Amino acid sequence: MKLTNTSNIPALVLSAATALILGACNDKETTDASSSASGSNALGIGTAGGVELKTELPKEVIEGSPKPKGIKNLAPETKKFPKFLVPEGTVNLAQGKKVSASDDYPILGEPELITDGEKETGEGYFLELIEGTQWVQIDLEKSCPIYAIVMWHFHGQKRAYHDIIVQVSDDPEFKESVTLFNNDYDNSSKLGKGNNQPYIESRFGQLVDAKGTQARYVRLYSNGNSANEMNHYIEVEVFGKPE
Ligand SMILES: [Ca+2]
Ligand SMILES: [Ca+2]
Repeated sequence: MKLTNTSNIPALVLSAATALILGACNDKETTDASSSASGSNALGIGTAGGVELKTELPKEVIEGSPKPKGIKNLAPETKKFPKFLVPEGTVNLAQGKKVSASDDYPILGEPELITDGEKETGEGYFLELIEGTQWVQIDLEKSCPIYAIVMWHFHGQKRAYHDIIVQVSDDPEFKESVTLFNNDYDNSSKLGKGNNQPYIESRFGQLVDAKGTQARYVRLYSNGNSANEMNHYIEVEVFGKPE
């Protein structure tokens, strides 16, 4: 691409071209398996002929807080845990597994809170990471087929987290990865634009279809929320078949 005589090119086109060049320089390879075509968070049935995915849900504790305002394309509120089929023998591979985070000094909590099986909200139950785009990463110890990921950020208030991106990989550095969910519609976290919808946190968590993708590591990004700039994680379950 030649960028010599640029004086007549509108600024918008130029910035798009710059973004393309920057994108090309990024050595990270990402395959997008998120439900981008539909532009929604609607789930399919999962694995045909499978069994219904079951998980324990925390109790309802939403404070009398208003719905977040001014969030474009917000998904309808979740009223129940979705019906989603997984192959028989599927278990939560994340239970008790080691967790690392982009922030070595969490403001509150320990990364291990994410895989301890506790899903209550409130002090002592969540990990809080500083503002900006942050991530947590679970090491499943073995590469296994993953069928669903269920995540709870913080369900003590009606809030929506920004730039939620869920990726899986066999590489702990995520130089190559498969993106399963991405609601960063304006690419402010610079991992690529996503077409999933922002959603309001609830005790039902958010189920992500992992489509049987084989991976050892699961990484979840976020970039603050509608109530404050911090990042929170209560629990992440990774449903797959042990190899
Ligand atoms: Ca927990
Ligand atoms: Ca964004």
